Amino acid sequence: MSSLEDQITEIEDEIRRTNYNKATQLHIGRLKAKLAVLRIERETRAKGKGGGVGYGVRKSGHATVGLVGYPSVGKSTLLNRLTAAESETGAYDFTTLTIIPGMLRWGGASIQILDMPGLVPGAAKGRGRGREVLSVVRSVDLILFLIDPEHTNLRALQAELEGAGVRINQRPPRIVVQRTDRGGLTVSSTVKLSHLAGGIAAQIAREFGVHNGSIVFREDATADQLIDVLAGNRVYLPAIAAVNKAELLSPADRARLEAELRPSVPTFISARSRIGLEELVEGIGRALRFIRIYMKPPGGPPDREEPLILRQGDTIDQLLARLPSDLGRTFKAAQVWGPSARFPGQTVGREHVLADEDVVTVVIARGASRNAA
Ligand SMILES: Nc1nc2c(ncn2[C@@H]2O[C@H](COP(=O)(O)OP(=O)(O)O)[C@@H](O)[C@H]2O)c(=O)[nH]1
Ligand SMILES: [Mg+2]
Repeated sequence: MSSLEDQITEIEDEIRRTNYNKATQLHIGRLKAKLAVLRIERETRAKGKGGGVGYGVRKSGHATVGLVGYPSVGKSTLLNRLTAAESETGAYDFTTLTIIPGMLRWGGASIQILDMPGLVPGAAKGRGRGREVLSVVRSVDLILFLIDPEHTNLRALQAELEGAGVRINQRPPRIVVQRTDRGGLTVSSTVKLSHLAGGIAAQIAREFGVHNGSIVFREDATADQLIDVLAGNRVYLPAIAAVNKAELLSPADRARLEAELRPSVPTFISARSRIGLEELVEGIGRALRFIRIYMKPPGGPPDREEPLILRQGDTIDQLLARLPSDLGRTFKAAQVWGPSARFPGQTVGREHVLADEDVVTVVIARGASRNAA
């Protein structure tokens, strides 16, 4: 019986060697499912051995950005430039053995930036403290890929993250899996399936021990997407990229790099020479999709000096979570002026989705002892 790691490598090799076409769809789908199950087993064993201990990072600020790149691309230098943190830098690999946090201000928001050890090929298998780094990456709100002009393999970096269950700039698949104890497995779809027709979906589900229940497809999903849903434990994160050490690049070098990194559109920066940093920070703020909410006391003017910072898609509920807790408890309704309001002063409930530059008044239940903020 070969070791778990050997089995994983064997299947990875076989997937690489096999061309994908109609005739091999089923075979590849099952291999990928087997691989995902083995990787879950590997994670479980690593956790049992206490892997990841010491890499807990306390999140603070409105959002957390993880600096991800190979060793020596300039992550620590960049953290020192963007924040008041002091991360050790050096012209050799593995200088950062711990996670160093720094705080960056953006408009009214504070953004935590994490400098972490460089990812090396094989990180998902545990090389170079890879597993610990990857577990921290899973907890961030945005990934900033930092790329060295000499080693631009963004795809290999992304593959390491993929192997650890991180999905970059993707949304969760529109597939609903329900497990039951008996009754067999039904597969249905609202669209035509081009990758998983003819029983392939059921065979993949079987690899995960799902023999009863239902799978409903609301999009023409791939085997990878179905496997993601069956495996669970995937995180879907936005990412942006920056090329560091750009002061060394000729215009021709830049053009070549831009073509190589497409479809990513990187910001060219020099951490050491402080070039392009403002543009990078703007890009980070945009990617985090912050929105500014101005609170207005009943009858008074809105406070435009200190907006509350939320993220796009956040509701009144998330706003209340930022306010003193008695406001949340005695909440009756909110009034909204601004982009998300159908008319000025619209009365809304907890589910109302806010927009950038909304003005909000919280109305509390009558008889409650506190005036609304
Ligand atoms: N030419 C150049 N070198 C840089 C730049 N930023 C960092 N470096 C150098 O690259 C080396 C590695 O930097 P470091 O921040 O320790 O990289 P890390 O391993 O990714 O944290 C150091 O010698 C830095 O001075 C830059 O913008 N241009
Ligand atoms: Mg470093």
